[in-house]
Order: sequence, then C-alpha cells, then structure tokens
Amino acid sequence: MIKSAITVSLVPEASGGPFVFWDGLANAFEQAASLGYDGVEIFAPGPDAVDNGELTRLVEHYRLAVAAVGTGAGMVKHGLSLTDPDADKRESARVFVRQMIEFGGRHNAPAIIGSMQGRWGGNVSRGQALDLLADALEELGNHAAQFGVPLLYEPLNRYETNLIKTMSEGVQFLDRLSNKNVRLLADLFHMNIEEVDIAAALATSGDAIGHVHFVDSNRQAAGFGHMSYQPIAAALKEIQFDGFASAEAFPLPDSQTAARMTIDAFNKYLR
Ligand code: LER
Ligand code: MN
Repeated sequence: MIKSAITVSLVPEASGGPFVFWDGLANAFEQAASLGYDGVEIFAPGPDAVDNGELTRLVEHYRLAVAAVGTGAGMVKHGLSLTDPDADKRESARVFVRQMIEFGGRHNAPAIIGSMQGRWGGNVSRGQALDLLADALEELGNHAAQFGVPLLYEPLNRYETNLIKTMSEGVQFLDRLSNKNVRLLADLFHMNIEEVDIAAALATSGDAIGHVHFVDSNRQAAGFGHMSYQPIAAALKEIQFDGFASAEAFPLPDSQTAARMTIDAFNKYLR
C-alpha cells in the first residue's frame, strides 16, 4: 500500500523552497496527524539539529513515521557536493551525508541524495562526475544498509543538475553499482520537465523506485497544477509501489491549504 507523507523544512536558508511546513517539527507532526498522513519527511540543517528524543516522542505520540530525511542542507548551508572538483570538499560532503544517514537510520528513515549530487563542469568531465557519484553512492548505500533502510537517489531537472535527469538514466546508473541498496526517488515535478511520459517512466522503472515526491506540475500541492494523476496512480499500482508519496510542494496559498489539498489528492488517486 502506498503511504502518504508531507515535508517540513527546519532550514531558514531554504526559505522559498518546496516544503509544506515551516513552523517546527511539533507543528508539522500535529498537522500531519490531524489530516491523516502516514509520515513526515524532514529537511533538517544537519545531523544534530533535531533532538532524537523529541523526534521519537513525536513519532510515538502521533503514530507517524519519519518518511525520509533530506540532505540538501549540505549544499544550501555549506556548499558541499559529492562531485565537487576538490577532494576535501567531496569528503566533507560524504561525512555530512553519512551523518544524515545515521540520523534518519535511527528513526528507520532513508536519506535522500538530491542537490548533494552536484553537477559536472570546469575541470570535471561528465564521466568523471558520474564516477565520483557512483563511488559515493556505493559507500553511502552500504552505510544505509546497517540501519535496514535504502539510500534514495533523486534525478533532478536540467536546471538543478546536468548529471542524471530521467528515471531510465537513473535505473541504468544504479545498475552500475555493486551495492543494491540505492533506490530512485521519483519527483513528479522534475519528471514533468524531463520525461516523455511520466507514467511510462514509473512503470518501466519498477522496483528501482523507493520514494515519490508527490507534487503538481508547477511545484504546488497536487491538484493546483496540470499533472494527470490517473495514469501516474495506475503506474504506481502496476509496479506495486509501497513506499511514501511525499508532498514536496510550495506552501501555497498557505501550508494548511497545501497540506489539505495534497491529502485529498492522495486519497482520491493513491489510497
Ligand atoms: C530539489 O529540487 C528536490 O527535488 C529535492 O527533493 C532534492 O534535494
Ligand atoms: Mn524532490
């Protein structure tokens, strides 16, 4: 069964970004629970930003899962990426992601590699950047395995990366790895820009997909754009996707409305 989740950002520097809740963890958990969500996806400033005891209390009190943890603050706050030309910065990026994997892992949640993948250019060719990324995902996927969670790798649209932009490129790329614990994050906003056919891309990626960012064509909550959810829902059913469809969307017109709109769309198409 597909599970619903909603994002909360605890990173002021990401202000204006596609996260629904911005008023702290307790507020996000309370609102997510009252709307009937299954989990909360957390965009945190770093591995020590959240009190683990408090998060455990929220998870137990509201009976919600931590759906995933984002690692993008490594880029947003510290300018780190796994494909940086500078070896020291690449290592700092790995340390950051490793610690975020540990933070998520303690709460049974996978970490997401999105913007931390970086991009090729300058002294680094595309092939070299992909080799660096593959090497990082091998190690970090292995690191995640000890917590019994996958590592999620997210293809992004052309304006955010020049590495891997479609699901089929992502599947091919992951096939290169000897580690089989890395799975794809299918973000419908990025897919709407890059894929020929979103539903077909989901269907052919099958169990390579471990997580979905459930959002509309304009990155607003599902229902506020022109995405066709019927074929997307059919494809996710066909591949028996049983991970989280998580609302990574702008808080427009406000967080509460975006949260309600998303859960209504989730219940209509994916429940
Ligand atoms: C960034 O555009 C995105 O979709 C995030 O989930 C990854 O950091
Ligand atoms: Mn995303």
